Amino acid sequence: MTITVILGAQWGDEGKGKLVDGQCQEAQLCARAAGGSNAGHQVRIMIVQAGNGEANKYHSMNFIGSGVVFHVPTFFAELQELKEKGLDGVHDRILVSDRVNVLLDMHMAVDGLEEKELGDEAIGTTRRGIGPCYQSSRARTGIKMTDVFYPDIFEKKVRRLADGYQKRFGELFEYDIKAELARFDEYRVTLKKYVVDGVSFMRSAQQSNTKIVIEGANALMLDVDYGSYPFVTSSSTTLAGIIGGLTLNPKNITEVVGVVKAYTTRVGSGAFKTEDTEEIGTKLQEIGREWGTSTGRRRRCGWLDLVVVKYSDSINYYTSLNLTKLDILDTFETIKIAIAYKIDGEELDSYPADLDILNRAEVVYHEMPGWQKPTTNAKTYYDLPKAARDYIEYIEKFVGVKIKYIGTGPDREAMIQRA
Ligand code: 2SA
Ligand code: GDP
Ligand code: MG
Repeated sequence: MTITVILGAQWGDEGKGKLVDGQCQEAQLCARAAGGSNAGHQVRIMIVQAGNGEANKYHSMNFIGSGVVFHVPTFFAELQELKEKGLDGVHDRILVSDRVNVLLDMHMAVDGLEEKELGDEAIGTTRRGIGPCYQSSRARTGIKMTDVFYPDIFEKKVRRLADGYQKRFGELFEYDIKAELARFDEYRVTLKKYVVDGVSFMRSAQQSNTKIVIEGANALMLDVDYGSYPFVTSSSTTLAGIIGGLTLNPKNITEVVGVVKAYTTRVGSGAFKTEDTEEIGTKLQEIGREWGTSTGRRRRCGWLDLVVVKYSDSINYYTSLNLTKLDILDTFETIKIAIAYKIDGEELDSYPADLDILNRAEVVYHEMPGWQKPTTNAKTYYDLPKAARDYIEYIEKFVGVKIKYIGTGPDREAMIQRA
């Protein structure tokens, strides 16, 4: 019995998908613990695969855990999309916990209104309603999946939420409650076969499966407690969030892989110490094709920040790292890495919670020569140019965690695995 947890170690879009894709092929169960429908999760990965005519390779069960905020129309739309792409038995291979928080269209409307309210200080959310849905959940006024199956209770809760938003936003809050309730009259029937007792399911899954793969949503620096608050998502994206969202026995976890992009990117607002808005950033963005898969937004880019990666390891305790997109650095003459933040000449211990300190801190860079050779065709570690290996070894030494997987191109095959 093994559980592999795959987590983004920076601000997301590190390329977790490819590792998840590889790992899921031998897995009996692929699961998601928290977050919403904003990211490239399991289902999305399968879409990619199905497009390559390899749809039937996947035999795993998929499970959406209790920590997730679940938008029913998106769930059905994605299943439909997968079916159209030719994936076998999609409807029989996915289950949803009865404890997920139901994300309603009104949460999406409120996401937009809250962003507007913030003006210059907007978070830059995906506007998928994730923040508002977690707010409802924590305020104890949210709707759980089990409520959906009791029409009167469901309606009462939906109305209470809508009334609250109406009071807060007045006529700005546009929401067709009748249409929503009518849609759920249908969902009440169609959802039934997918919903299981999430706790019992995970308990028996851990007794009977030999391999479980879990993909974290977002990434450590977007975690609601430890990320670059308040410019974060509203869920727990840490290892703790994975354990909580899926009720894992921590003793069953065999691998926690931190996925680290060979440089840094970020979508949305908030501090980003190594951001480069000029030549380097533009070059990384172009070569790395750094724009969002689901929202199409351009990602801010800059050099690798090891202060961030090390901080991320202090929280998630990675057993290994997957360095991705090394090939994007192939043409750079010199490569810089952030190795410390300094304030008034003094090095900070770690990534600071204090935003004033963070803003004033100066970044200390280590500079290394680029390799200026293609890395994409390297089959083994020693096929990589020496300077590229030096870059990799510098990172693993600094963070203190082995880089076990190295991504050298977008294709599935472009991944070196070290013993
Ligand atoms: P939200 O919508 O409330 O969770 O947004 C809060 C912050 O989290 C950031 N965020 C993301 N950053 C990178 N990738 C994300 N997922 C998609 C992807 C993004 C896309 O995997 O490509 O398609 O654009 C993601 N989701 C949320 C967001 O920018 C806010 O800073
Ligand atoms: P995720 O959200 O962490 O799964 O990452 P995204 O899918 O949003 O973004 C990663 C992008 O980089 C995808 O388009 C991948 O196909 C691509 N990618 C992943 N690994 C590599 C790599 O090693 N090299 C290159 N060039 N592209 C990669
Ligand atoms: Mg992504």
